Amino acid sequence: MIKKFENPLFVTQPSLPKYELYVKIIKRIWDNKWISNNGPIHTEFEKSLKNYLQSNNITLFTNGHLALDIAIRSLNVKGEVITTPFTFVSTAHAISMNGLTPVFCDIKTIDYNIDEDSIESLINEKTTAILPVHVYGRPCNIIKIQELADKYNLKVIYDAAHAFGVQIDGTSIGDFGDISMFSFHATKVFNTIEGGALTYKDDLLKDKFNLLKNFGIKNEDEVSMVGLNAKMSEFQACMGILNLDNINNDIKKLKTLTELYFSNLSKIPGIIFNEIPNNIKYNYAYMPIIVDETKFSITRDELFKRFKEYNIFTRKYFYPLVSDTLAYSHIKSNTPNATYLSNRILCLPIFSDMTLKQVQKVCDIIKFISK
Ligand code: T4K
Repeated sequence: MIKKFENPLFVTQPSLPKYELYVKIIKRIWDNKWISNNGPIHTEFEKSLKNYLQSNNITLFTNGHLALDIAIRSLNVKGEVITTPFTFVSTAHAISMNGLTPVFCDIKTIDYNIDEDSIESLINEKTTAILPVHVYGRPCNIIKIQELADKYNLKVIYDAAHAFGVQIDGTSIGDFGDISMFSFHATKVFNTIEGGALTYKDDLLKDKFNLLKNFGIKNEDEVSMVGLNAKMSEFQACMGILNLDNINNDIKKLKTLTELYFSNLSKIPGIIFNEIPNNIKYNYAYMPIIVDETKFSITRDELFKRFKEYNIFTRKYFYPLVSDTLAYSHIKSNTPNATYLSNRILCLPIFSDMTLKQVQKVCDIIKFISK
């Protein structure tokens, strides 16, 4: 019998800088008497982040969701947008809140991303954009998706909420498509408390984003468009500056934890996980497994419950499928792979302060349950 964890072990835990460092940096806010609306720390953080992500252009936002909403708004997307149902509801909500219809495309079992070969049959005269998600930070087939976009003259907006710091063959993941959105929520590999950013190719979008995130206000006399309030505060930027100093170290720790998970789980029949392709510089932000109940002793839902007895709080990211929620019950879709995965996926705890001992114990518990 294995003892339960003394304290709850959650699927994730935010990375926090040293308390003293945060107290020290926010002193600047008191000195400046400037707490929001494009302050000096915001400007400094935006520059550092642009450098880290090696992006041509970057704009900060108060959270990832509003960043995505504004990305869609900025490109004048109309009609239908092809996306995945295997995502956080934010993706489809950002489409719907812009008066557009999400069209749900099936995904691939190999990487849980939109199936590029299933997109074309969903394109019609109403389609104006594709909004794929790099699920768990694993890159979509960016080449095929761009080929389709070019063929049908569609915009491509990537939901890269999970993909901070990821590179494909040395190129930043934010360099693909027209715009990419990153989330800096507390539960993400890199956090600014709440926060988000857009990276994009077209330099002209910078002014538009700055207007859209600040009520469309151009100057004291002019409001040039309808906008939102989606500005990042100085407190968020302070957290960003400090967490950026730690990010490489955090990702290194997450990689070591992932490797320990992989080496243990590969020996358990019915527990499936996907290795990271060699050309991908990954961020190791999530530890998803598929529980194949035909080979494992119990189902995903039973394992999820058993974990709780051990004080382990895993998450079923992403169950239910967005297309199965009441909010989207009016949209018909046929996504068998997404349904299969959504019923079997389980994200195990992983965060930079997690110890190897904790990972080993989670694995030992799975092994124990599997007998
Ligand atoms: N697109 C995609 C694909 C996304 O995944 C998301 C967000 C977005 C867009 C939108 O980006 P943001 O607007 O959020 O920047 C969480 C997050 O709230 C959400 O940001 C995230 N995706 C989603 C995948 O996960 P929940 O409902 O699972 O969060 P919650 O509060 O249950 O947190 C999960 C666990 O994390 C808790 O059990 C404990 C731990 N936790 C959480 C927080 C907030 C902590 O230890 N400390 C904390 O401060 O949605």
